[in-house]
Amino acid sequence: MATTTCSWAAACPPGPDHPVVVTPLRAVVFDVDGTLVDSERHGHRVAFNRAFEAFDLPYRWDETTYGDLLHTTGGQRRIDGFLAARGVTEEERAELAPALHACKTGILEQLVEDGIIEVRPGAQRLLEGLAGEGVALAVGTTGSRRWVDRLLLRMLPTVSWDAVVTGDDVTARKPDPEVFTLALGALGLDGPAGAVVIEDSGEGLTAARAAGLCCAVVVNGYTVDHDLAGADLVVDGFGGPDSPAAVVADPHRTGADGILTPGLLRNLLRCASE
Ligand code: XBP
Ligand code: MG
Repeated sequence: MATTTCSWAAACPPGPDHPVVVTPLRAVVFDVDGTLVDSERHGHRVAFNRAFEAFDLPYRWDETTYGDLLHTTGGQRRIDGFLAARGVTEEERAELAPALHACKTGILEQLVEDGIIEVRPGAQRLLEGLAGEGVALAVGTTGSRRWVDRLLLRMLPTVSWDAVVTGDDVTARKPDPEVFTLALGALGLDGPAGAVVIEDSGEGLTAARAAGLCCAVVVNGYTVDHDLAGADLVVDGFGGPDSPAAVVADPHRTGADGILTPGLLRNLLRCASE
């Protein structure tokens, strides 16, 4: 990794007047959908469509339509918003949206069990590296606990999570910061210092920033065009020794090389806490 070239280090080299204040990396909070796992296009979207079919409804979300719908976080809210836009009354939606969502969640659980939803390349390597250095690991997702717990067990069985906060635990979903402030609390942290969020979307980034957290965004096909202003780092994957990801934005000039490692996150935290 290139030596630190962030403006802080460049502008005021460490010395008696500028004591080095190194914020230890204490925790990393991972988003799930689109970040740890590639779940939306062939997981959630398919489950939503099968639920519509099971209810004999004519709706089907193609890949492009679903990309637009993703700006509404939370599956039940997404269904409700879609139905409202098609003139379904509030009264009907009050019954239909939860029923459709429960059906969708059951279908998604089966897709999880069938191994349809895959972990993004490099994510496991980063998780193991962080665990090896004693950094606390947490999940902060909008998704429903029923499938989230199952997915973490099925796809990342060796990872020991210090906290898992899901859509079931919050009153407001991303871009509201509640999921991340709850995760910090569950980790026993009294504030955002020393913690980094790994997200994939504009809504997730907004939530992390609103919680005062440093945030690295790992974009995917659905979120590469999201508004990611304010991100501390944007890459298009977790990367690996033989396959570094593209560094899309490095506003703190950390010299990131496209391979997310504990060292890179530590340096990002240092540069971002300027
Ligand atoms: C993104 C979401 C989720 C899923 C659907 O979650 O908005 O709600 O799309 O899951 P994340 P549910 O914060 O992990 O990116 O149907 O369980 O809500
Ligand atoms: Mg996400």
